[in-house]
Amino acid sequence: MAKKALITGITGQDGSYLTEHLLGLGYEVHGLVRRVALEDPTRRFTRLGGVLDRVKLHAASLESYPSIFQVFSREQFDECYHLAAQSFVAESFTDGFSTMNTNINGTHFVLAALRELQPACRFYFAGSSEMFGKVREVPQRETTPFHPRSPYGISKVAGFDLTRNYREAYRMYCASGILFNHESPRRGYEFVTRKVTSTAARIKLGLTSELLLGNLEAKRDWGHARDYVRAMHLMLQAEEPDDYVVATGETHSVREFCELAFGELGLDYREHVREDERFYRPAEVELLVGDSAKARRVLGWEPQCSFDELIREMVREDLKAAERAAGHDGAA
Ligand code: NAP
Ligand code: F7E
Repeated sequence: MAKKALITGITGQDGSYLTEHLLGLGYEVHGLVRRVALEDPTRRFTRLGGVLDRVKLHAASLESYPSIFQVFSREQFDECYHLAAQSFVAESFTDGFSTMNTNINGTHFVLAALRELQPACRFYFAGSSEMFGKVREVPQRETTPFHPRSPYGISKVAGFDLTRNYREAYRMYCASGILFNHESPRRGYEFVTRKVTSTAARIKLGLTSELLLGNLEAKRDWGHARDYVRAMHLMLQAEEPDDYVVATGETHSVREFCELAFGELGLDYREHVREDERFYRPAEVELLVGDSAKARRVLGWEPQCSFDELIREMVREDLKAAERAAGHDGAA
């Protein structure tokens, strides 16, 4: 019989790639989505594109335990991937309260409902390299102490601790992925990679001339989301639940990302990028680079997409999108 998985955050970048991956493996995929006042499926479900008619959606709010309880009362799942979160670090400085509320209580509600109704369902928590924050060692691994630098990072440490506590206290199968930054053409436009590739494409077409960024020297370990959702699935197939770092092991600065992305379009980023202090963060995470030796050894996971390929794909897709929006025929 087909395995049944529930994905919270199914409309996001990772939720969409994970849906495609699980459907490809023969899973029956369900998604938890929040109700919005003016639903426009062509916009909100764009990332689910061609697979929307193959998933079953359940309306529930991460702010409401009863709504989550109801979903688990209606259907039994083999696996639950808890991806829904306020995931933008900068926004967490603006409104730390709602970030904490969604990310901490939302995780607690899902865990508590599972414990009550389906304790055998395997649970995945979307932990983050932001938990390492002001890093205590380089590269960061599962044993590196956490020192989060934002309300978002703090909320993910709390979610990680809750997940481990349910595993230890109630013997539930609860695993956390400590995922480093992963990107794709489906990344939200406010994250730095997509902001760079989408604006560079518009500059190429003469639709704008300038890109305002914050700290160009911050360094990140950037991989492709399609590779990272494979790791999430593998984590829930292991005999014992555990926590895993998922990363490429390479780090690059925002400046390098700009150089390559603009270069892909035959442009010099120095002529277009300007630093603007509005995009600096009150406390920055300067350097992230992960050691995913454990995931590679135990799960047999490894990334397939290189940094250069990632940038090339994002630039190519954003150029196509900008051409469509501008009504070009692709000859720019
Ligand atoms: P994303 O694109 O921002 O997607 C977030 C998802 O969460 C969306 O489906 C969104 O639904 C949903 N969501 C947000 N607030 C919600 C709420 N109050 N109630 C219900 N749903 C809510 O994030 P992502 O990049 O796919 O990341 C997935 C998860 O991995 C997140 O937990 C993120 O924090 C974590 N993570 C991401 C990275 C990364 O580099 N991408 C790295 C480490 C960890 P709507 O469509 O309704 O907004
Ligand atoms: O910033 C710098 C910024 O917003 C990356 C989330 O998926 O990954 C993501 O968090 C770096 C930071 O991602 C701009 O200061 C410079 O140093 O793309 P980002 P993030 O904060 O690393 C982690 C692993 C997650 O878990 C999160 O959910 O780029 N930066 N100038 C800028 N960043 C943005 N957004 N915009 C700028 O203009």
